Amino acid sequence: MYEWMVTARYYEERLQEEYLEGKQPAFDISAGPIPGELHLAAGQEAAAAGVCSHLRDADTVTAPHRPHHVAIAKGVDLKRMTAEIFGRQTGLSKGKGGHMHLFDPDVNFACSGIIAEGCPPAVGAALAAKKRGEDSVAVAYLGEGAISQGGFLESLNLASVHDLPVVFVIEDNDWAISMPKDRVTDVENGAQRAGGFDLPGRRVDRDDAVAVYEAADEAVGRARDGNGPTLLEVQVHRRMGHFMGDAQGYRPEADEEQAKQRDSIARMETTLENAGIDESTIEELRDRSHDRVEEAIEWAKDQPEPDPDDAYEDVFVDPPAGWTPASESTTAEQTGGDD
Ligand SMILES: Cc1ncc(C[n+]2csc(CCOP(=O)(O)OP(=O)(O)O)c2C)c(N)n1
Ligand SMILES: [Mg+2]
Repeated sequence: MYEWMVTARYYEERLQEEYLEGKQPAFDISAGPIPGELHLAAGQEAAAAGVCSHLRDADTVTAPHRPHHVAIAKGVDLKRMTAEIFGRQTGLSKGKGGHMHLFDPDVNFACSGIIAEGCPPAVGAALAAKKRGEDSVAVAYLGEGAISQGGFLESLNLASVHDLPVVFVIEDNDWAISMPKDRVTDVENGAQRAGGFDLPGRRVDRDDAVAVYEAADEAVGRARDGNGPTLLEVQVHRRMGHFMGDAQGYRPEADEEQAKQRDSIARMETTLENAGIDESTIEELRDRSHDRVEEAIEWAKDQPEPDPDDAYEDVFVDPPAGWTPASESTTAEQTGGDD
């Protein structure tokens, strides 16, 4: 878990540097090697590592617009993910998706810039697993700012009524862009949403990877054993702005300072030291993570840019063999076929 967390943190520190290249002095969002928005998840690593430790490649994970820590913990190919973020041809989606639309079918990972969008597909994956008699599970990550979205609430209902193997994980970082959570909902915490749908809801109120691991052990185990869904909420901390370039004028300085002090990585290091892991082993894990990140970034920057003509490819699904547009086809009755 520590290795994933350190990889995610260092990865984002490096992306931050790469992202800023060429964007100054007036912040030009389209300039530099990483054009477009970039939402960093530094301070949220425990929520990814603690849950994804329990998952296999066959399990599905959906994440929102702040996805890197979760993608890393789910085992998404770091080189192709980085190439995607840099908009290169060999990226996971040929450079067309960017950092908010990473998709890796090898480990069943997807994310989206649309808030709570990942909940219905996770429920679909869980329904598919149940119908096929497989013991795989699905996990949908969302921010606390998404807990009133219809897609999330309808997903809770369907998951509960069909007893589906899905775990919803709310990452509560206190903010939805500039909106503090207590201005948009009256519930004390997001896990309370579970009550209205008759499924277990649990909150881990500190961003401690071990505490998350224990809560997720129960939730994922419950799903895998065919005992239905769980809603988990984890308190995390947004160490940075909502996205790169966010001046955070709305945020009290003390809040930002507190977020930096409550560092799940420092906490994990103390946990490891208390468990008798020596400093050199911790350093080794850290070095290995850094090397992996540098290698991925170097590889990605060497990859070719997509051909502009490729923009028209993969936009529509190729129709199945034998399919003809409705306007040209005769009816099923005339052909005797079943369409
Ligand atoms: C359906 C939808 N509405 C609005 C937005 C614009 N938007 C992007 S991020 C965001 C806030 C999300 O807050 P939260 O869910 O707490 O996630 P966090 O950014 O804190 O990780 C909003 C409203 C969106 N992407 N999708
Ligand atoms: Mg939030």
